[in-house]
Amino acid sequence: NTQTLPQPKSYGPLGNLPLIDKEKPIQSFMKLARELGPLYQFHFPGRTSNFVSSARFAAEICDETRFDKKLGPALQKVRSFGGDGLFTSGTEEPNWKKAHNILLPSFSQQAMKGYHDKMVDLATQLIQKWARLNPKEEVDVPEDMTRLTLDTIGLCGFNYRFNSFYRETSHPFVQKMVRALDESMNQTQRLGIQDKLMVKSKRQYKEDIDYMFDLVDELIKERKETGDQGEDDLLAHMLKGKDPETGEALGDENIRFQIITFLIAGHETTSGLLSFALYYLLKNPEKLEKAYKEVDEVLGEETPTYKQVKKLKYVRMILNEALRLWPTAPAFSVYAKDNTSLDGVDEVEEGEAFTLLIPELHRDKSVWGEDVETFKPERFEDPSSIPHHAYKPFGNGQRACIGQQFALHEATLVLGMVLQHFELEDHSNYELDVKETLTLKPDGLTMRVKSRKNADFIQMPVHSEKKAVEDN
Ligand code: FDE
Repeated sequence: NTQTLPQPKSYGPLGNLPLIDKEKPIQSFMKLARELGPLYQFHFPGRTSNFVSSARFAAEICDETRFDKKLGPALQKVRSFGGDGLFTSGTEEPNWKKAHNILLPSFSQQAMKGYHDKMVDLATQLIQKWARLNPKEEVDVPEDMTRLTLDTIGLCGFNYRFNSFYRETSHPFVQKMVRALDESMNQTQRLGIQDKLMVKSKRQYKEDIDYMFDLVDELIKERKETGDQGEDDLLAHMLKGKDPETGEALGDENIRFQIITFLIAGHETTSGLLSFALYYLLKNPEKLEKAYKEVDEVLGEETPTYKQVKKLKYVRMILNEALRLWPTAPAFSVYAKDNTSLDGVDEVEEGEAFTLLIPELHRDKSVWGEDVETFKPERFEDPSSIPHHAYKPFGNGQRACIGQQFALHEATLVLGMVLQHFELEDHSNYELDVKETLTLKPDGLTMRVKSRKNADFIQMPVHSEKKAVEDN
């Protein structure tokens, strides 16, 4: 049974916890996987999970007939503001299926065409900001990518402009959200008595959550008051949509939770993805050259259309490869629905938990070869050559990321436009330091940019009817 699996050194009532760097838990679990193998058991104070990091075991725990998404302690905490939104609800909760059904069409390829011009609007703001920098000024990559992705989900989702590019520091919503996420993580690492003593953090936590609720409730209220103006965004879909299975619509409280969920899920992960992609391009000049070539051929000097973005195949491969090395949502957990077994493990009891360590899965040498640490977008040339359970940056099955197409369209467009306009310089000879919150980011990554061409051709987004027709 699973108790016979490899386990790290134990420290009495703390179990294996002292082995984990609180600032970098995922990287600590990755290190343990290298010592203990692709399936090992880990004891937290009061609970146990089994860590999976090979394609062979991933295939087993991704079998949805035997395993289902588990809300681990971190997601349980995030429930204080994500409620029964898609990310933080159990599959058996009625609102999960209902919202899943209502929102699927909002993330279809067809829906992406509707978001494209709004995505271009914000990508243009980023390009214009960078184009106006003085030669020696540096770009804080994760910061600007977070501005971009928050504003994009705000505009496409709720027709709300955070206007992050017009602010010196991040929008208060982001500050509060980041602090609340951080406090959620910290709470899971404190022991009961320690946690009770954190009166001040708890008060701050409540204030932060109330701020998020107020902002979002206001958005919902305003939309309801102005009535249907033909908006075609997530909020409109949530207010109007009915679940085809039950005929029911979403309640106001659930809509609030969904909005908060999309704001969180839709921007932290995508900004990390873009930041890692730029990091790898800075460090791999031949790949960067290849990307420039594609961008010049496909986009020329025009503002990208929906169709052109679809043609940026190599840019898309760069993003896939960045997500292989550093999947920005780095782990998810499942539990056994009944007693079962795994290849080589006879007894798995009902309810037992498994956590998939995605960055280690993506370094399984039996699948990816010996050069797993090498950045090689060419691995994704032929998607059918990638074994199904060896690559899970967007999770698994029915609980996989509903925003996948959205994130990839946005990231491809933005990376394409950045390459269209700028030369990139690794002026500080940056050394990778992966920061962990709920997601991963290259901490402190900065670069310098230089316009590739005459800055005059940076146009405002084109919304002409001709373009709309071309795209359909
Ligand atoms: C989801 C998700 C996932 C799964 C998790 C678990 O299982 O727990 C993952 C892995 C992910 N996701 C990832 C990602 C990455 C990126 C870049 C992203 N993602 C992005 C995005 C955007 C948006 C909007 C989103 N995203 C969203 C979302 C949601 C809502 C979810 C939940 C679903 C269900 O139903 O459950 C997710 N996402 Fe993501």
